[in-house]
Amino acid sequence: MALPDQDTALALLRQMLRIRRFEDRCAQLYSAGKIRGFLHLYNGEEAIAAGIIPLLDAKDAILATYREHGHALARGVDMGAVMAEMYGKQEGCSRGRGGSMHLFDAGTRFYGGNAIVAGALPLAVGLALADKLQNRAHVSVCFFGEGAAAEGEFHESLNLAALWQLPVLFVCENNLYAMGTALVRSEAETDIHLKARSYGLHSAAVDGMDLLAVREAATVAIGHVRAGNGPYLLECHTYRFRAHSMFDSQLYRDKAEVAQWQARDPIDLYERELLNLGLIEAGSRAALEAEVEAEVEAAVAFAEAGTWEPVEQLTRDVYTQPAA
Ligand SMILES: Cc1ncc(C[n+]2csc(CCOP(=O)(O)OP(=O)(O)O)c2C)c(N)n1
Repeated sequence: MALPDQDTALALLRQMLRIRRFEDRCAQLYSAGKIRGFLHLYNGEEAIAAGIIPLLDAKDAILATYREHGHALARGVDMGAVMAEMYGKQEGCSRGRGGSMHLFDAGTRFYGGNAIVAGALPLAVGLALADKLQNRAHVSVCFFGEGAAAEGEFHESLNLAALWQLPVLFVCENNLYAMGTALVRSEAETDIHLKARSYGLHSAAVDGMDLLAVREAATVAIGHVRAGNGPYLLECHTYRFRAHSMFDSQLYRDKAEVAQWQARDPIDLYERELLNLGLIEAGSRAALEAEVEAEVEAAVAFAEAGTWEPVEQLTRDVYTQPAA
């Protein structure tokens, strides 16, 4: 595949840095009690959202799991609205009612944020069915962890998508652990993309730490789906550098393993690649980091200044109004 031009190359680096800094800041805010509830961070996996989402059209749909901040930001959901959602403020992209796990933005066709493991897969199939029935050449892209392969929804969704030849791209972010359960302890076939083939899907696996490799594999996958060739599953091999969520002492994996993966940090790898290609200079990353820092702090200030939902509004959107 052709390398991205210099502007695109820099934009992709910037996108990964935005996701990383935003989430590191969320971890601090969580410890300070500003963010409550659950918080699942994407550190280490940034090359997947940043590698795939910019390749999509505005009319394509995106669905993700509870580890979805990076997908929302890469899709262009406003960072202030995402941070306000973390805070539970009305200015949040889900009016503060969803929190970290339920980011939603119909304007960018970002349909969640889903707390249920594999819960987004049938939704992606439904959106794709609607597109197919209405002759729209859109693609629905669904991001999920490898833990989803243990759920019935995964198998039912892949089967129907293949049976009805629906325009869905399934992206499995295989980070090897479903909370504390290692993939090798729960699945006899650990190559998720091979499982997809048994349902009649085209599929491939890629190094999810390598942004350019992800971008190349996603270009093929999206092209396949958009051309009307049916669904596709792309498995991205990756690793989460942080714990599953903020409540996890990580007793199930040793520090040496984490360090080994951290040595292949997707941001560092990509920066090195761009330096070798002469697409950026030594100071480029630091300049981008300064811009990103300012954007994140503006998002925090926006969230801090936001409004709490008044108590009398708490059942709004939960119950319909009684008929007059
Ligand atoms: C249907 C369902 N079962 C169990 C849970 C509890 N749970 C939350 S996260 C998780 C692990 C999922 O791992 P994976 O799909 O690999 O995603 P990752 O967290 O690694 O990104 C589990 C079992 C849930 N949220 N939904």
